Amino acid sequence: MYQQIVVLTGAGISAESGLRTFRDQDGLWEEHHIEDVATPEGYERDAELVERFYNSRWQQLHSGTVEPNAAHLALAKLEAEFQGQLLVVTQNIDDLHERAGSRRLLHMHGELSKGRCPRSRQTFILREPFGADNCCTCCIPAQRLRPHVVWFGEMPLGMDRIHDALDNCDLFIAIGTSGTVYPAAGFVDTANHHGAQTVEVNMMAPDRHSQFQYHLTGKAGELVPQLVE
Ligand code: BJW
Repeated sequence: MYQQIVVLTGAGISAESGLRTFRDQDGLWEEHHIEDVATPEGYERDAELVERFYNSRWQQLHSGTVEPNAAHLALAKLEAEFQGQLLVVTQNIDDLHERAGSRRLLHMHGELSKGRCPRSRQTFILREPFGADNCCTCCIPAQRLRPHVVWFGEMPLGMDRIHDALDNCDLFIAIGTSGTVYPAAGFVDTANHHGAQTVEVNMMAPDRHSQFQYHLTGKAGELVPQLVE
């Protein structure tokens, strides 16, 4: 019955895989100042501090202890079996959707496993954590790679493709995101505006300002497999 589905995921979908969210209790922002580690100005002030922040997350993701959970796997299965078009737009920089098997996937806030040349914007897969040794091969002199992530004040990636998909979707599902960061927080309005059904899956019950038509309150790893069945 649905032809086009857009799924927006946030840190909450990876929480059951052992990755910390940002704004929950014990979230990353309890230990780190946003302006120090998630802004271009913070990176300019102290690149090593920002690299340490991303390196500790890189190490965890590559430690062999982090796996996609039932929610990631259910979305990949849905993509494989769904007759229409499904696009997963993730705000997460981990690669758990890819590991689960999702293929039509867009990382709007970048990817932890990549570094980017600040001059040419070309990206490179990082086989080791960040440091002075990670330089580009596209420029002379070679440039030190910066994390391929989108910080506050920077333009998220793939916005044309995302808006195209939102304008044409008949179902929009947001999973494990607090809806505090724009432009992702505004996607539900766009989907509603175009007549899509809108569903939220979150551990927390919605507040009274929620723009979603339907809410499923509980863990993504339990609810998403049920939802896609
Ligand atoms: C579970 C669960 C379980 C837990 N199961 N659920 C004033 C007004 C409006 C906007 C602005 C403003 N001033 C500035 C802005 C713009 C700014 C912004 O939005 N600021 C707000 C804070 C106000 N945005 C930007 O600057 C963005 N760029 C931009 O807007 O460019 C201009 C533009 C405009 C229009 C079109 C196009 C462009 C860039 C934002 C960059 C965000 N970067 C970060 C860090 C980098 C990546 C990284 O280090 O990983 O991205 S911040 C951080 O927040 C990260 C995340 O992707 C992002 C969203 O967080 P998320 O995923 O929602 O996580 P949490 O922790 O907030 O929530 C987790 C949720 O899961 C909770 O709800 C839990 O309940 C739930 N949960 N366990 C189900 N098991």
